[in-house]
Amino acid sequence: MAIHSHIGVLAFPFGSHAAPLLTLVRRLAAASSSRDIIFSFFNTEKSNCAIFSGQEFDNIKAYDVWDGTPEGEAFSGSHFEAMQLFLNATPGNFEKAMKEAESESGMKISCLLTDAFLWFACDMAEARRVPWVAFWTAASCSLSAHMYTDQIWSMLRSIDAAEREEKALAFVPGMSSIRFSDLPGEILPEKSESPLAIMIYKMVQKLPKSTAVVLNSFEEIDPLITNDLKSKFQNFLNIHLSILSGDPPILSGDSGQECLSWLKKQRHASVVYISFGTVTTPQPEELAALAEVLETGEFPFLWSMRDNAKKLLPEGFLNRTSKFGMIVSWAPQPKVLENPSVGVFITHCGWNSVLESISSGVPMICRPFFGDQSLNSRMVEAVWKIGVGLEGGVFTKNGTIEALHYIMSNETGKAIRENINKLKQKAENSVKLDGSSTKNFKALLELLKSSTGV
Ligand code: U2F
Repeated sequence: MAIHSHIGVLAFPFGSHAAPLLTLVRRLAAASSSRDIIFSFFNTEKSNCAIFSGQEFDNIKAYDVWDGTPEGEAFSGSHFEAMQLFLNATPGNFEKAMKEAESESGMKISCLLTDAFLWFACDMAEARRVPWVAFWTAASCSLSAHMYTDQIWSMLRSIDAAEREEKALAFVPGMSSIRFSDLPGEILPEKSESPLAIMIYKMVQKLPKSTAVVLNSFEEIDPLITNDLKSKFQNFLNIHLSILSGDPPILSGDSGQECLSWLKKQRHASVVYISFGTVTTPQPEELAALAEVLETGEFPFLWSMRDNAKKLLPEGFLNRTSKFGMIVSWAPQPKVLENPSVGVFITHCGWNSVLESISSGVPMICRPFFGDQSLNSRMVEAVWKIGVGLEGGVFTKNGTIEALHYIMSNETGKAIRENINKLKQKAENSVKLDGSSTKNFKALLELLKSSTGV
């Protein structure tokens, strides 16, 4: 069959935004076995190298776009500065690469599938008269909170600062246990001038015009939020990628086999797995408190920690704990969490980590840092009841011991383990043949196939 759809995929190259988008695209490319769709994947060189890791996939071609660093300069700034430079370079950097892909393939782009942050894709799609499918990389709860930004602002005007701590978002369906203080900072007026907040607010205005909003989750996790968002978008498609694809996320890393072999030797549900995702490193005082608890309690632990953070650990920690602990610069996280020896996940509550923990039935200890993480953490603790937070919100010796004992104990941790296993079952059901994720995936594939770009 001749190729008749050319999908332009536009990635946001920071944090773990691009990796799940590529997982979705790989899955779609594999499912269109008649090879009637091609995907051009537009992303910065650095992010493409990390997520493709030198691999090639049928019907997917990666194109590098300019990251915004002035020519001849080597970038040495922060994560947020890199983001700002990149945003300044959009959409021109994408347009340029898209023209190249069209001329190489001889086919006009027939549909844009983009990170939802890239709101300008709505205008690009309108100008090209093609559908725009937006991929939201976080949870439905944070998407919902952003969609209610205007109402949240008007509510905030009517309450004083002290009330914010505990006041609930009762007017947002499914969020009655969420407090104003749990919301992503970008929603609040104080941060509304930040580049990230401006980008997300523009996205909120454009998303209802998209042909579909897709996210890596499953409908049954939050039926009220799901139904509400279905009423706001033309199509709202929850697709649980981590189970559906079966492929581990392809982010570069090392020590994979070594830590899986180490895990196999540990007792059932005894290991504390620790990771703070792709962006964050806690402050040295917090790392020291966590390290002390692991060391004095002799908790078996596997800690994913970037090499440059190791120097922040207490002196001699690595040697003193080498009999019962392991530190790696990158762990094959989904496989780690699936291992029966893992009893708890200490996490920053990035959405991919929360979803992977649910998919493996591993309870969480939450230490959120920024963005959607506090909201995810509150959902974990107060709504789904599948984990706990830390007293005072940061790692201290006593608070960390308390949280670990709470989860690891047969008695107190029992309800949490039962809850997460029920949620895990719902996630698995969603990817069965007649499950909601499977249906949504098929609907997305049909939508892409019906776009023609001759
Ligand atoms: C941003 O989150 P992060 O990238 O910091 O964190 P996650 O969403 O939890 O994603 C981390 C991914 O990296 C993988 C892990 C997740 O798929 O399995 N990983 C791994 O394989 N090995 C390791 O040693 C460590 C991690 C942002 F900060 C969050 O607030 C957002 O929720 C998130 C999604 O938009 O993006």
